[in-house]
Amino acid sequence: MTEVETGREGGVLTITLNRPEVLNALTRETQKQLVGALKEARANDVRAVVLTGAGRGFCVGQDLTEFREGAGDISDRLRATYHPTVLAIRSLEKPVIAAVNGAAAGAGLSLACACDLRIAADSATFVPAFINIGLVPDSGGTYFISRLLGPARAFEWMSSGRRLSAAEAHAWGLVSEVVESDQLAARAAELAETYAQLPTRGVGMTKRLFDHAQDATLDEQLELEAQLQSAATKTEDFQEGVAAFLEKRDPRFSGR
Ligand code: LHQ
Repeated sequence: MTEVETGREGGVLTITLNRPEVLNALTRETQKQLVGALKEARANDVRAVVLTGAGRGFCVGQDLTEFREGAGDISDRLRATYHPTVLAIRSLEKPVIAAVNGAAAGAGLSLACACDLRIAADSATFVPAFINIGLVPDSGGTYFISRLLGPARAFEWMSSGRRLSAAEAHAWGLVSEVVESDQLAARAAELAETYAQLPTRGVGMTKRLFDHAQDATLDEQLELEAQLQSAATKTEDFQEGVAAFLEKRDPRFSGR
């Protein structure tokens, strides 16, 4: 049994955090395995990724039992373990869907928010647990959540520690969809499969562009759009898309 399991179904890689007895709290080992799984996701024939948790939790952040004897140098720990995970998700040029099956707390919440899309089980909860133990949000929590919710709501929520239900998270736009718990895995697989049929390089470059747009000037953004559009026109999927349009048939994208 590993702490992070991966499974392939066609072009979809599902990564499952697998410490259900502690709601998939993250140890050093879990982080190491998660980074390994995200490396596996770089393979060209992986065209969409689902991140989820085993059991009744998604991920409740740092395993606090590792801090029984004190926290040590946390900044080094964050740089060595959490940052590579978040950066690996953002630099993957394919969609990463968080299928939030239960509690997403602390760095587990940040992890969900680092993904490109979030769908949730109706039983899922979103807990900015950091403040409840006197910490500040980390692992990109302030970065992603302020962008998803706007700075005012993000500060109010993250500084309150309040547990948000799936329905509230949906109303706030934090998750795009809420489904019954026993339907979540199937819905995540279906959504990922839909993405896996799209022009993957185009989707990946769209992800890069929207990330870049967060802090770019209009001039910078126009320039990157021009560069990536040039790259997009050199893909096989662009040729296929145009051919299918002209031949009045459905396209069959290869992801190349
Ligand atoms: C846990 C945990 C957990 C260990 C539940 N650890 N066992 C910080 C510092 C440094 C570097 C890196 O970054 C970070 C970032 C962080 O992530 S800080 C935030 C850490 N996370 C938390 O503080 C969350 C703590 N957990 C909770 O508040 C609750 O468990 C929530 C509200 C998430 C869920 O509540 P319940 O559904 O009532 O479940 P539970 O509390 O009964 O938990 C089930 C089990 O999981 C239980 O174990 P037990 O042996 O009693 O059955 C918990 O002790 C264990 N567990 N979170 N983070």
